Amino acid sequence: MRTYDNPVISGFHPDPSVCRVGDDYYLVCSSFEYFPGLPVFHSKDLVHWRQIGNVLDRPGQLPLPLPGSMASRGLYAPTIRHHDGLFWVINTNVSGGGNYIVTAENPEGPWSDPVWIDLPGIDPDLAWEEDGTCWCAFTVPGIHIVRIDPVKGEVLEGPFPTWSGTGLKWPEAPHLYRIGDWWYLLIAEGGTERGHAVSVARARSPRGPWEGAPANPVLSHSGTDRPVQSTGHADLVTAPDGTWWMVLLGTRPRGYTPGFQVLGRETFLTSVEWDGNGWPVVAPVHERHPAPAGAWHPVPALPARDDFDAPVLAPLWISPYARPDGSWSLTDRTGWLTLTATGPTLDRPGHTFVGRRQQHHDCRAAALLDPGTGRGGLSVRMDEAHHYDLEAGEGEIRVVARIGPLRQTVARRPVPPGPLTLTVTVRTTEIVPPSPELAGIEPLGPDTIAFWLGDPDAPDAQPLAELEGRYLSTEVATGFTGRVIGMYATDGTVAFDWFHYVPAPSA
Ligand code: 6LW
Repeated sequence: MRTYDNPVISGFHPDPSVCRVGDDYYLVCSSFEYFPGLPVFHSKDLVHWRQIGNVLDRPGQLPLPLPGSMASRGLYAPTIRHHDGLFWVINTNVSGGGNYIVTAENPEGPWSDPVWIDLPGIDPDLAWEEDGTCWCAFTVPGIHIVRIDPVKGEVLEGPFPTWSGTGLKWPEAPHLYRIGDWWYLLIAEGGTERGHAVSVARARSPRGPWEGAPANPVLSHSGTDRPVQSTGHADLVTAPDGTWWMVLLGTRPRGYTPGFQVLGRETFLTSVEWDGNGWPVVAPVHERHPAPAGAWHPVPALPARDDFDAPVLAPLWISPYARPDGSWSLTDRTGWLTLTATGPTLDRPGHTFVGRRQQHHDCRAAALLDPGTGRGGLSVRMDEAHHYDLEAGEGEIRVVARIGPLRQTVARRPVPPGPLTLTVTVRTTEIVPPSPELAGIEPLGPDTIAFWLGDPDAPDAQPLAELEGRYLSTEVATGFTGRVIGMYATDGTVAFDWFHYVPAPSA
């Protein structure tokens, strides 16, 4: 039996929403404080996904005002749908403007400028009747539905209070589906952490009345010892063969109790059947899952190395809040990415950082940096108060740890002027159950982050420093994102010849 590996999109890619047009699937995820916003993925088999762009890749589309914006704010959960020959995305920018709609003929973009909607709450969804009537479900909290004009962004009727789950906290992430003679309302409840769940109700009309499924929640891994946790915030899609599938978020916590998620909430895929009474039966989410029938369409692996020879930055490169003109260039030094500081520290919003999501528990990131007379380096970032930096400048290399209120340079070494190879390795920690003789020093995981000058595989190579990874986890930093590993400048201009990221064989 053919199987696929979950997550189907690893690293912080939460709140997935999907639609199918013919044989093509398109999926978007939330992206919070990062620019460009709302990554768009394409697949032909629901298993192999390639990022084809970002919905909001023009500064005017994505107001994240500073001061004011902060980590894990910005863009919350989106919904993508195809209707009337157009792709529609409805979403919430909680840092500027609220709910809005953008459209595109081609999901690779360009997408339109936002049409802002006078609608409270988050997690907006779009669904149409055959006659073109458009319904928008959202959560205030408490699921509500309005009838809207999606072109003008006008609320025409409502809101109607609807069904808000089985009583678990935070009913959210509503999606409406017209299936046969019923309207189904799929929601998340229980909160996006370990209590997360998916529940469903149905009605003959979006105006209700709604009845919940007898088996609700139809999916929850809460309280189980399954490796995938926090499963919820789901969206349904049919395959061309009529089978039903669900994309959803989940986490893979590691380390000693309570377990730490460092990759954030990722995108998973599971299968859905329908019982005799017309209710969905959702399969538990496994790391290895029976695959959809039909042809497989693998996508080329992302190139491990970016030599910055292309005229534009690849869509996977993201920057906190903004990437202002003048802060980065691919032409000032041909074949190099030059970064110019827009702020003196990574500890406050408003700095120059270009990074990518960490997508593997065990991985290695390296870059060739010419600090020139500037200051910059590689950083593993959760947010402004939780990051580890391998920094070059003022004739030395140093490792700096920022954890909450604490900031410390944990290693430094003089270096000659000129380019330097910086490497960060992330290795899962073997958990040793606490024991009296090891009291206080036993590795509790989930991983160890090591910082190197040069190639770690060189004979007798020694890391400059090794730091505990759990301080760069959601459980410590809080929030909705995961680790991002990137290049930065905090003084003057520095240049990167290449950036190399590979999954490493797990310990
Ligand atoms: C998302 C909402 C949620 O919009 O968090 O916890 C928000 N649940 O559904 C960000 O992921």
